[in-house]
Amino acid sequence: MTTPRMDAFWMPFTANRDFKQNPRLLSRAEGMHYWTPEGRQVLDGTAGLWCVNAGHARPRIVEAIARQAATLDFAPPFQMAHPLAFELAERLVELTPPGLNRVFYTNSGSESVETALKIAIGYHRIRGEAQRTRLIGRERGYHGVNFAGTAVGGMGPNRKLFGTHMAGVDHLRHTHDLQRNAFTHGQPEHGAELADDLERLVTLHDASTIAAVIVEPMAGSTGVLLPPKGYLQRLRQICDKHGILLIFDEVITGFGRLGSPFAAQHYDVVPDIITAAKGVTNGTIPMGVVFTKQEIHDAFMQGPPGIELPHGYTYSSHPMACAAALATLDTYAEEDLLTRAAKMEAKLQSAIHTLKGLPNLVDIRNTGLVAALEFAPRPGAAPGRRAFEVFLGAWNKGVLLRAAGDNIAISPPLIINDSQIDQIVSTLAEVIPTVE
Ligand code: PXG
Repeated sequence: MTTPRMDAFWMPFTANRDFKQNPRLLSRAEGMHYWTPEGRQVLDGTAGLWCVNAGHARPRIVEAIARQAATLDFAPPFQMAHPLAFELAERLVELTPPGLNRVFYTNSGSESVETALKIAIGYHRIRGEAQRTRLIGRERGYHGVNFAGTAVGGMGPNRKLFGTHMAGVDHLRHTHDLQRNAFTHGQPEHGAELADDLERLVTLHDASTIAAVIVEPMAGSTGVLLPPKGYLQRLRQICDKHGILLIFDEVITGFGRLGSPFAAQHYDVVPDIITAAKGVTNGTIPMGVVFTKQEIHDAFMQGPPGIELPHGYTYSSHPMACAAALATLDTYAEEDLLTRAAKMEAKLQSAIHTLKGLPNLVDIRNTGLVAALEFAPRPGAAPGRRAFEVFLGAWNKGVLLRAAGDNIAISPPLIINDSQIDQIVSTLAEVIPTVE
């Protein structure tokens, strides 16, 4: 296969000039593996991009998509519908915590976030609290790339080009604390009190101006930051005290990553709204989902008949995405994949923590089927160089990982076995000492 011309495609979240000098292409995938156009096999240590939870090219899902494309390729979602959209919603709410039983469809995590934030603001307005428009995110949070998601997001480099549209938001402090929590196995002990930062923001802005708090229960893109024990419970209590909606952004944690269908169940904290995407279709067809408590939905279903929520996308509940999602849920159920990460956690934990002591490694974190290694930044170099070089080294040795700032994130498909975990860890053990 010849390398394609690469000028026209402006690549997302990519060092374009660097990539086009040294492209890394994938042309086929099956199960736990990718293959490059040259035929090199690569172990998928990232479930694509945190989305291919059941592994690649699962026959049930492939067939469902093909069948749906030939049967009903598209149906308008406004004032019209198709049966699979209803069937899927009923199936999805069997997986969510009790009460979160209403489903709004989008096409991505970013759109789920925008939708959730609009629903939160609209909900307060409908109930006569129109002044509750402020949105609270968290430092180091990632909520996609649309305007509101960028605003509540807490990763500086993602925000700095777009500053003037960031009004009306504020941020909790992040919970990452290497001094107290480095090399913890599982959930860190220290930092529940950081949830009290919400009280500080309530004092500053007044609760009557705050619509919602949005956090990732476990922050993924920023380098796998687990919530300290008790933190999410405390955040829930403070939100309740002040009438603030709590949104869990579960785009990464949803669909089994931590060992429960959602992190809400894993941490036993029920938010008012959950945003999801990625794993809902096993990454095959773009789809996002917003789950709301029934009372939030019902608040909109009042007043004179008419369109209750002026919001939605041409491709909300796309038939191919619904078909892919139904087949994905079947696959997850048949193989108990949404709880498999809980069973595999001990193996990943014991394997990954053997890397402690390798050069420049300042932390190892893990939960369910996700782990991260954090490297000290190389003095005088741009942030993230060491992690990026570890990513490149692993890629050259046939393992796909993800570099996120100074971190390497590992989030394999939930079908991974023990020897594949060993392959990831032994590859890292070889590569890390070669990176200065
Ligand atoms: N919220 C969260 C918590 C996410 O992780 C989004 C929203 C946005 O989803 P879409 O589908 O619009 O991309 C995400 C996406 C990484 C990485 O390197 C993570 C994401 C996307 C790209 C890279 O960890 N998560």
